[in-house]
Amino acid sequence: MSNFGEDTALVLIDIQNDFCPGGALAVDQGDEIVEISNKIQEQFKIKIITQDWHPSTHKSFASNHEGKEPLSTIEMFYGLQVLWPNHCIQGTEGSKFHSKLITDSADLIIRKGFRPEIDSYSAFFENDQKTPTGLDGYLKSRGVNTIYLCGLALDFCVYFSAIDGAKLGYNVNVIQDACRAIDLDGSFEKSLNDMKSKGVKILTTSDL
Ligand code: VGL
Ligand code: ZN
Repeated sequence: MSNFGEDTALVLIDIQNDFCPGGALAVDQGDEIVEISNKIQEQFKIKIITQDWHPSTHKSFASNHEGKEPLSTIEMFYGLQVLWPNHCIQGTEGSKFHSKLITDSADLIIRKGFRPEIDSYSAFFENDQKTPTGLDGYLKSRGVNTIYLCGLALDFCVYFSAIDGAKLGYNVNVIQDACRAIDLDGSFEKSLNDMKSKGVKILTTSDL
């Protein structure tokens, strides 16, 4: 039974093996959102899934910078970038969606982070904040004005997608109990506060 119509999309962010326990950039309890994400999908007509999708040469990987450790930072041409362990390398097991995630009913799978020089947290723009992923065009051409976000990680890809979505004029809702955070230097609390201050609604599944 879908409560939501053609003007609303559910966007499931990066529910991939590498962000789940045992993965290369595991988010604590990341796998716990899979079941709930499947359940939420039943309420939406339009479902979109994002997939972090990096070449092995990706500049967001610490391994591609001599002497740099994962979780340190570096100045890129677009600003400060966290350096990550190698993750979601195109075609690897880690880049695949969690095996229990329902993906068959999605209208669109959008891949991001495939340009070696630019990282891409947001589902809308890469980290230079201007290279589009194409999602905005897709949503606008389908007449979508409201989005609900869930997935991994709350304080990175979900957060940046929410902020960009709000900036682009969408009504943005984050379903918090269907997200988990990395929480790097307080990023969990900071991202929640920033989303709220920019008009993003933070909900739980019981509000749907
Ligand atoms: C993500 C760090 C690097 C995410 C992706 O999906 O939140 N975080 N790449
Ligand atoms: Zn990534």
